[in-house]
Amino acid sequence: MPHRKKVLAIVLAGGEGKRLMPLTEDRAKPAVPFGGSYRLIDFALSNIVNSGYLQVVVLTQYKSHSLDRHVSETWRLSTQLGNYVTTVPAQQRRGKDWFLGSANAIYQSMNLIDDAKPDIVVVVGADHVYRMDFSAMVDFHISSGARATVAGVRQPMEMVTSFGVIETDPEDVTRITRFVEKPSSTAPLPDDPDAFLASMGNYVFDTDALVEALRADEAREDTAHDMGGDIMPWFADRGEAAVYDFTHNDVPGSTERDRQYWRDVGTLDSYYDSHMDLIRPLPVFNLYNYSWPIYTYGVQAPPAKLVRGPHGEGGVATDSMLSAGVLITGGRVRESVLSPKVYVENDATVGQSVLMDNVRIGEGAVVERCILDKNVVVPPGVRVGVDHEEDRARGLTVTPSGLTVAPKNYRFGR
Ligand code: ADQ
Repeated sequence: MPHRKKVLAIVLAGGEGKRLMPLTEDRAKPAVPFGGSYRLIDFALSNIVNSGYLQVVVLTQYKSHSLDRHVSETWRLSTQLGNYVTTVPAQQRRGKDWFLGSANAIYQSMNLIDDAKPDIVVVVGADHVYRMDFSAMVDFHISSGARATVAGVRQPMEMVTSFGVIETDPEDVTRITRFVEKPSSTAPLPDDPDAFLASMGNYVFDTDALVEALRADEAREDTAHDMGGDIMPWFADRGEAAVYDFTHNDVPGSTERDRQYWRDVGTLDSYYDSHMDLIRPLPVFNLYNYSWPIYTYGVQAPPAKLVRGPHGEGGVATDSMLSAGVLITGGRVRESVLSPKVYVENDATVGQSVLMDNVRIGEGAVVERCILDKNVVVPPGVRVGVDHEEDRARGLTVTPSGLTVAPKNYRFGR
């Protein structure tokens, strides 16, 4: 029998996303476009709403303008029925400091918890691509008797410095004995010497427990006010924390392959790789599962159109995703993701690339393994992603795996 507790969902959406530069030059990481027509935050919000939680607070801070606009234009629930998705900027509500860490962001917004009076608070990050049923995690939390529950996912040992690490009681693997944020090493899992259990940055709390922990944290000197660094260790040390293993995750319509998909898109390379996951003929992450839809802003644009060039050639796209308003006239596109209103002109080729809104690829241009942010114009005949030295000389970013990234509005010299 599913629980009938009152749940408030809080989305932590203040991350800077430094490692995604230049895509985060003037937008917060959760507002970074993803998968043609989405923004990263759409995954967290869709998971929350599909889980049945319709009172949602989104905490923002860094360059939040486009994030605010996206959330308010897309995620309007009926306040008349008591439902809402509301963005709350950092607001110096408690003293002069802006938000310090993720825990302080929640602490500063404590009035929202007081107002909503939930039994349970679900706190999730906004930086990941995945489907997850948070109501199953809440059910688990209630039956475990823990005051705080964190979602855990297995990760390869070489990633240990990037995550919160969860150590559990061998007698009861749902009970957390130790939680360490981004340590230099940890013991491997008993059944896998190359893996550890990482925090997914998603938490469930009894409301009174969260309030108590946040107050205790504020009273301390030696704290970074961080959910992973300070709050979860506090619960773990008191023996009050449980872990919800992501292997239990199941959502309607998902396949064995994609119900375990969870991707941190924190770097340009991982951001790009998860796009390539989307366009595989048998996708590892399936956006076409309408039983657990990923919602986003509905762009007003005509359907994508592919037309042949003047000599009857081109106008093709294979293994690609094309958004509304895309126009491929005589160009060739393969293994790419095109956002709304991208144009690819005659004799141009685009391969293994991610092109955001309104990108223009001129006649005869070549674009290979690139991420081109909004409004980038590649003039006729220009080659991008072909010669990395040339790309660097243009001031473009070239990533460790050899992707070329052009920032929003970038203009090429001829
Ligand atoms: P990180 O992602 O490194 O690790 P953090 O930078 O705090 O931690 O970001 C967590 C979430 O909070 C993100 O969605 C971010 O946008 C948001 N955020 C950060 N500071 C914020 C602030 N002041 N106000 C509002 N939102 C803020 C975290 C956990 C690890 C866990 C990984 C999983 O700390 O334990 O393993 O996520 O990726």
